[in-house]
Amino acid sequence: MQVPAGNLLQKINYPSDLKLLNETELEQVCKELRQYIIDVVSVNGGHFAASLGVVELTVALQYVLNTPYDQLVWDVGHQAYGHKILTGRRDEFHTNRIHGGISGFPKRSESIYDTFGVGHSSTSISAALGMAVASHYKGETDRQHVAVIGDGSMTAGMAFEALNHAGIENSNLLVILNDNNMAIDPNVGALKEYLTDITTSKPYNRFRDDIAHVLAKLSSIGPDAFKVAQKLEKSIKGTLLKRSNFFEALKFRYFGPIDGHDVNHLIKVLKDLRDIPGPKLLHCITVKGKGYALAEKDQTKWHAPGLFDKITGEIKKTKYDKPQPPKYQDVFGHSIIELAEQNPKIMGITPAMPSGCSLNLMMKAMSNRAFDVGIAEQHAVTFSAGLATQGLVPFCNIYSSFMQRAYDQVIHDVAIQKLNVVFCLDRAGFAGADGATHHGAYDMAYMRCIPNMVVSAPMNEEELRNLMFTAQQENMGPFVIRYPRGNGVMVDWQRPFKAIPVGKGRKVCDGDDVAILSIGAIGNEVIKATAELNAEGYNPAHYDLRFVKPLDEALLHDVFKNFNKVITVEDGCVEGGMGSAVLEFMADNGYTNIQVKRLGIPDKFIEHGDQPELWADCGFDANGIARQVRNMTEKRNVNTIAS
Ligand SMILES: Cc1ncc(C[n+]2csc(CCOP(=O)(O)OP(=O)(O)O)c2C)c(N)n1
Repeated sequence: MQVPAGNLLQKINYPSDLKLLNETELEQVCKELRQYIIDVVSVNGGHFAASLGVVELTVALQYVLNTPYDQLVWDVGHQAYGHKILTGRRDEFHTNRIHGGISGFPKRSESIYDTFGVGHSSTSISAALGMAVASHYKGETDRQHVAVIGDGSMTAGMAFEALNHAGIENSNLLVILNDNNMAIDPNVGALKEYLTDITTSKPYNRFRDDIAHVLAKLSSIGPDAFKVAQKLEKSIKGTLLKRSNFFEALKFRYFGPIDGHDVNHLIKVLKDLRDIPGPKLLHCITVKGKGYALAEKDQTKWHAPGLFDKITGEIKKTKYDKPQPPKYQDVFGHSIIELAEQNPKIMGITPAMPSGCSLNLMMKAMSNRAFDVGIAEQHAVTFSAGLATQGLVPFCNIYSSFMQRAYDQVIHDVAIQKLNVVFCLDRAGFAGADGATHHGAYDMAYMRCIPNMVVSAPMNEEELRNLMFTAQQENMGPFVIRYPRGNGVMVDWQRPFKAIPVGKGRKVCDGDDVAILSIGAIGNEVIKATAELNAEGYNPAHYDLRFVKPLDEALLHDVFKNFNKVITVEDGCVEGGMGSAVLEFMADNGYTNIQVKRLGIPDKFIEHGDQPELWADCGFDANGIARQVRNMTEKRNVNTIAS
């Protein structure tokens, strides 16, 4: 739904229009930009609180920088709605994250103002440094390169790796640390405490605002004056800050902390920093959700609240008269507590997604046994490996697409040592509106090729519980359980735990035209397709493999001995996934003359949309599966189908 923009915002199509305004008008621009984000996100959904928190920063950056020549890189990109609106996408913003609409994250193919595609965190400093070094190499010494990174994203190893490198490159790089003390949940770790220390250092803060200004002035006089000022600056910072400055130790020039909501002051500081050479870090203090009281108060809830009434703040939830199946993440969250009550060895680990994966329930119930380790997937895996060496059973819950970060740790630290780490991969399959960066498309392919690994996917809530129960038994070794975003299919899901034999699939229904092999929750689309097909006179059999590694060889022999038409269905990439595993089994066992069709995510990046829209686009929703069966088999008289 299109909503009107305020009087000034209406006139800003590009940053060049913003630059025509007087500095005195910028507070009004911020007000209108904030209101526009509230108006559109309340009726369209999407990330909310993070963009509200950087409104002033966004306006100030576009006012001072010469984008797109100057390179502005947003970390994660969930806070870049203001950036999108000011850079040519105001009138398309109502299509944000909707199937066929603009992306919820910066994307190079969408705009020249989007300098780097994002979605996963902590890449901005590396990317901006790469750009800065390229500019230096090309002699473009006037070009600015700015990375805007949140304090949450600063906790990741990649951010530290980039700072470490940037400190010794004499390139034109400004890192803006957007410090709101939050990730999605409250930020964690020692760095957060360090940042709070600096922010509250009174003697230093009295002095801090003038540093950038004096340095900028002296650098314009000449290199000697600048060097003297630098020395002075160092000794003052050293005396006034309680500890030595972390960023300065990495050879960054540190400025701030400054108020990230004072647009005019931000402009003054950014102009000064433009004139100071070398790597610089500006520490901005902002409030996540700024300007929308409820979001300021409950920042986690308003990170991405869904649709809401912007006046009352009521978050719109579909109302049902009957109880509904739970979200898979909540089945995980409750079941791990139940299991941990029975098994004292169980621990829970999440890299910065406690409310996203529902480990927050265990963190509350058993605070000494559940850890949010920050946005640190690699560390989460190796930390889990360390716990496992001591006989504990860590459940390391990581979204499927974020697990891509920790691949070497999975192989080197867990699988080779055959450690009993349970990887719960939430958001496996299509993630929905977050799009290509977030789809959990590859885990079956990248996990099933690792020796010692068990790779499983439950078709419903009960199976998820049983797989969790199975995985925590003695000497199971590394064990993957992948499950999707969203709700399951069972209202009555809290059933007693039962062990599932590893590598054992199951027959869901008999048939004789064609065998459909599925894995995971997408099997429920097969059930719908089968019901539709039976009514039309087709009779497919359906098997749920449950494990893509080890495969249920007995089940597959049975299938290939009885069927010469097979369809595989997976909510994962077709290349290298479950269907590929089945083809390998056929080749290895000499099954020929069998027609196999693999349905799943094709070999291209799929954009955003609702899960059912994307399944349909890729031909593996119930309709697509039914269509495939019709193409491959002959319709028979309904009455001839055995009941
Ligand atoms: C590698 C990776 N892990 C997890 C996430 C999920 N995630 C999205 S935003 C976010 C919090 C980011 O915090 P911060 O950088 O401080 O930004 P803020 O939302 O506070 O503005 C997280 C954990 C992600 N995008 N990428």
